[in-house]
Amino acid sequence: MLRQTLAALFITFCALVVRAQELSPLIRLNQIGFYPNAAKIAIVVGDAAGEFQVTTPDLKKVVFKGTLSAARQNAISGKNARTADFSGLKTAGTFVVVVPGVGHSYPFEIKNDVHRAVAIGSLKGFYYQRISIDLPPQYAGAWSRPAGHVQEDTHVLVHPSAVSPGRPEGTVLSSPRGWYDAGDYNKYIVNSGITVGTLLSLYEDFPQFCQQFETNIPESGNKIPDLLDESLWNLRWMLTMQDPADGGVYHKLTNPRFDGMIMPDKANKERYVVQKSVTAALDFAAVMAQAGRIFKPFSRELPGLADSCVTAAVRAWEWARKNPNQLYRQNEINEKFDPDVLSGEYGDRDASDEWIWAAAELYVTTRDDAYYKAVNLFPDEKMPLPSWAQVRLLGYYTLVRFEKSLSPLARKDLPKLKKQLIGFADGLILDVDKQAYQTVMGKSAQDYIWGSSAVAANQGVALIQAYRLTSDKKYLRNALTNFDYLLGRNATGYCFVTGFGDKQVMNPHHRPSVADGIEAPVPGLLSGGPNGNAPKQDKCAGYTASSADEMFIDSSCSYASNEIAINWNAPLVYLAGALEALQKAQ
Ligand code: G3I
Ligand code: 9MR
Repeated sequence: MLRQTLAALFITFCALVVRAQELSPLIRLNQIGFYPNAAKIAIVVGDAAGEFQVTTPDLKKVVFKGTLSAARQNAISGKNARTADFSGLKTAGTFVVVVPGVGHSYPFEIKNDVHRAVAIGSLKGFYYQRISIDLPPQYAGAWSRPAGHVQEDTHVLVHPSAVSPGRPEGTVLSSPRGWYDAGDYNKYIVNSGITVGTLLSLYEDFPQFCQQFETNIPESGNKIPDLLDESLWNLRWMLTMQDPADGGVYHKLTNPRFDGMIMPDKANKERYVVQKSVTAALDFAAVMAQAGRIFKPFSRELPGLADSCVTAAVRAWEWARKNPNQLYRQNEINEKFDPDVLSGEYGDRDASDEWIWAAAELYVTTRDDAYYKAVNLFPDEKMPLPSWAQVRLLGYYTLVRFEKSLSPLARKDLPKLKKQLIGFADGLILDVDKQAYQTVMGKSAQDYIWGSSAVAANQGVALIQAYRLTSDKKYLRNALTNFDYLLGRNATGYCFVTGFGDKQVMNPHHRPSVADGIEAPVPGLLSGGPNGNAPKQDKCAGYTASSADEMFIDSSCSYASNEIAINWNAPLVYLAGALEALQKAQ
């Protein structure tokens, strides 16, 4: 009897040891790593309790021991999770978290500059989206490909919705360059606006970091930081979208219908510029005004560019003043004109935030109080998280960024504005310690919309802004929780940046990644992430999740949960860059 019991115990013990040596999908953490002095957390889903260890990847050497926290229930899925906090481990190296009876985590690194590769990779992601230029192996590696839309974008038709006296229907325009918006091959001014604005803000907030932020692009080595060179690729396209006759800006340049899953150089359908819109004009005005002040010091390398940007911004603003009601309504356009346009709408119904952003940027660049007075910059006390349809805070970030050089008119509003931005950040970090995943992202199921990864990234950017205003490290710590979320500490277990992490997104809805015949997707691109409504929106088969935070499939048909987009990548670049720049403070 005793022998049998001992044998049974021995078998159980062995089983436990073996299980402990297996990779467990239940342990979720940032799959890239941690700064030596920063917080380090893994989440253990399920009912395991008690001790955990951090060991070398061969599991032989224990370098840290701790106890799992009490269970916390995930408010969205109802699942229990515990926290393994190993912030006390500050030694550089590669390690895994081991939870007896559960298994071990993916390996991660502890070191300085641990997120530099993600920062570089996510900015490089924009290079892969470039239009009108070959991507040779020297810069694009395995994802080298011929230029797309070389002919198409130099022979663009004016859609009947966009005709003007000087540009009647059928007029042919040249509007090359820019980045593909997302998994599709169209170019949309509204989405370009927030994207470039966010990238340029990283430069304005962390200029020194951006000097050494090199991505191995054709322009690397010139006197302009790569972040600015990359942004210029899209800015130059944006400039061509302005009608020189009246300053209006076409809403988008697009094929009437989305292409199939083909490579860019094989996508040869006719393209159109479609109706001018007030949202396009104002986003354009904002970003051109910002570019105007940023490129001013580069007048030797880029003669005339800064002034052209400011002139373009002012003209777009003036067009918007004359056409404040010209919103982009695709259904109405399709009722009136042919061919019907069925690509992305970016159809915002409220331009009040675009007015705020444009006014703030034009005011800061030109120092002309008239812009500050032209719109109600503070219509209410709301602090809405930035997205393509909501750019109010981009204007506010700019006002506080330039606080010291503002005119008295604006300076009087600044104390209140700063308080509100800090209040917004305080709301974001409230109760994060009660969350199952200990992240700012996901306190509410509302966070899991189409492009939820950008919700996480933009929350992170807002917290970086609060840190810059207060120097209070709690904002920085919380910004990092969302970066950890994007890199694996989330309810899906995926690292959402292609080419990074161990549980990788392999099948994004991204035409080049699907069509290039290479198994690995184009790297450095941020997957949209879980979206509670995705099954209804893309009707892709394969969703099995029952909660919004898990509603994600790594399938290329899932454009509502697994597309990539430039306006999602930009706050990722910002967050990764800012965290790297501020790593010593963490
Ligand atoms: O914001 C509301 C939210 O308040 C509400 O609770 C929720 C409930 O459904 O909906 C939210 O709105 C959603 C919105 O995305 C959130 O940003 C809409 O339902 C959803 O339809 C909308 O999706 C947009 C999608 O195009 C479809 O139009 C995405 O924002 C937008 O990023 C995406 O952009 C596409 C372009 O059109 C084409 N190129 C690819 C790009 C990325 O997928
Ligand atoms: O590829 C398109 C993607 O970029 C958009 O975000 C998405 C929603 O507008 O639409 C995708 O295109 C799909 C189209 O809407 C319906 N037919 C299938 C297309 C994907 O192959």
